[in-house]
Amino acid sequence: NITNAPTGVLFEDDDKPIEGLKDRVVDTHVPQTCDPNHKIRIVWRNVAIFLYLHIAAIYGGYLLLTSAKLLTVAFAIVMYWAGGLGITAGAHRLWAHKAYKANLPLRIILTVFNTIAFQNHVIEWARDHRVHHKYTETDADPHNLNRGVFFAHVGWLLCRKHPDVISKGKGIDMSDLESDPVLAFQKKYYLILMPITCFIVPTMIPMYLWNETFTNSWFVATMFRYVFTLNMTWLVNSAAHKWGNRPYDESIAPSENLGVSIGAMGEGWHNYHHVFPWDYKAAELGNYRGNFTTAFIDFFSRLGWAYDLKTVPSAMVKSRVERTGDGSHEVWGWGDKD
Ligand code: ST9
Ligand code: ZN
Ligand code: ZN
Repeated sequence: NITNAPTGVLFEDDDKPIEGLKDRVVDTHVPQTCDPNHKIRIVWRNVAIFLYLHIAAIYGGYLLLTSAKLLTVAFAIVMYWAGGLGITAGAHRLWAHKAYKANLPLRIILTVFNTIAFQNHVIEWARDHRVHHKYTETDADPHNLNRGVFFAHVGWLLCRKHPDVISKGKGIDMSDLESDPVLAFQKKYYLILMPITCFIVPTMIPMYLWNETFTNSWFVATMFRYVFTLNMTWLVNSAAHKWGNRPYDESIAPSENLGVSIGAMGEGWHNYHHVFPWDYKAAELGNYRGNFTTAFIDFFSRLGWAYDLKTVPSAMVKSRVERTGDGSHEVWGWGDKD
């Protein structure tokens, strides 16, 4: 039963029952299947690059514990926070979901942060992510969990995309992001800006500011920090689509996962997020349970740099919990306190 019908919502206006989904099989948490005849075409260049990155990151982890200066370790953590926020507060909540608005200075900061994370330029990232929400767990989902946890985690970056991703992606409106001059600039100069912000500057800072060795700079502040941030992000697609409670909709795979939330700066409350993707908190509760990103957005909202923060009325959450949740909402006390 392979269909190309949407399986998820994108924006607030889309929150209507999806036709044909009311008979979803509740037990499997996997409403759609994947095309068994699809031929995988591996991109060996990417396999080689990711293999190098991961071996280098493991060595970086060893150096982090044995020989890097404390300042270098602290710097690597700060770069993980910056790159992470460029993904969570930037590419994800601001740009892919339009969950709040940001003034020009904040959009510039988030674009710099986003480029540090090197997860493709924002317009490409957001297009893949919008297709992921609209066609979750179908062949049009770039990291379709039905193709396995490894595929959802990293495998999707190691092979050509399923044709449905590209054909369905063409139907996604990206004009809002394409008309943003900051994002257009990032896209146009990405192949110059990305190596500078993700690799060159983070390697030079420890060497020139506190005399760190090149080896420690490259493997700890750059390789380890980059690969760690990547894996924390990918866990949202793999672990948080597989393991955890489903208090808001038990018929979908995305789950509430505390461990992923901590590593991914608040992005592991993924059952809530797929049900209400326009909420700027990406979770029911505020600065609670590892949601560093929400604290960041709230801080800029107090400055007036972030505004029009969207949330979901608690009555709407409650009625959804009662209608489609798995019963864990009460057990865990979600919604009781802030
Ligand atoms: C990375 C991204 O890691 C990670 C994203 C994770 C998302 C997580 C979301 C979870 C929620 C948020 C949580 C955040 C938590 C953060 C925590 C932080 C602490 N629609 O791509 P091509 C077109 S990236 C429409 O080459 P192939 C495309 O425009 C890592 N069209 O496809 C092009 O057309 P044209 C670093 C689409 O050949 C044509 O198709 N980056 C779409 O199949 C071909 O495009 C890398 O490693 C679409 N959706 O290759 C790069 N998609 O020619 C990896 C494509 O006309 N990527 N098109 O312009 C690649 O090498 C390739 O994309 C490929 C596929 C091999 C994977
Ligand atoms: Zn998801
Ligand atoms: Zn999302």
